[in-house]
Amino acid sequence: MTLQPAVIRQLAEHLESAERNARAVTKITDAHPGLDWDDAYAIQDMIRRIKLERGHKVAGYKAGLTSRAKMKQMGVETPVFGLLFDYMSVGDGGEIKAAGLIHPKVEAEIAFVLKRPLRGPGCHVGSVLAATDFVVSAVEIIDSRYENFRFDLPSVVADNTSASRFVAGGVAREVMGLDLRTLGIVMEKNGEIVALAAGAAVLGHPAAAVAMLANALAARGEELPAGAFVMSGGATEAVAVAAGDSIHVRFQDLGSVSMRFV
Ligand code: OOG
Ligand code: MG
Repeated sequence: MTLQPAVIRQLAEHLESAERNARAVTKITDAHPGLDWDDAYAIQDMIRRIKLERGHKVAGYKAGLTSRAKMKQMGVETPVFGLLFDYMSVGDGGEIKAAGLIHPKVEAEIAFVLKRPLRGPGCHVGSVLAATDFVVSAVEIIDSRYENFRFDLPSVVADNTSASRFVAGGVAREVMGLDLRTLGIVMEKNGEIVALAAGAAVLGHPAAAVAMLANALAARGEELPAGAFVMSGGATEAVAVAAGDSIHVRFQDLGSVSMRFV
């Protein structure tokens, strides 16, 4: 930790208000070059506190930068973790107002819903599969609060890993009997294929991202509770969207997810 509590609070308010006003800001490491990993998660925790004070609820957890495609696109090498809040949830087939966002991008993700809590350290693919109630297809809409969608790891962690909206698909499947590694994903924008992946693009197995998240939370004394909705991270690179765009993502065995930007 390098920052004083008052600075943590001020940076959290700064990023949270950038989100609410859909206004891009310079990345916070420009003014605070020494800002470290612990500072970044402390700012993210403070954003959670601000949202809860505002009456919002935590609706889920997310892992990000878990695929090669995403790491390469953003120029970073380490997965990150963040929170989903109630107001971020959009129904399948729903409309998303682009004017309320800065520069949104969509990502195809496999989401897990847990039947039992997962507490690290030591969680692995096997423990995640054993604790999973079902998996669903999902799309995350990320919207970095930083200018030009450019950031370094501490900045993006502090910005709650660009979390903005998410859509979960309607077909819930038990994991037993599914091979999440070979599960194909086809993303279409306005009827054209824009990205393709298989589940293994995410750390070799999407459950590995959930294990990593549980182990990272344990380092801060937290766990993934029973019933938690957990997004495992974009399997493909993220695709920019604007008002007028329709997104439709087909997931092998898990149905499809769609949304329109208006
Ligand atoms: C950070 C969030 C990445 C994912 O699924 O990889 C993420 C970003 O790229 O803005 O959510
Ligand atoms: Mg994501």
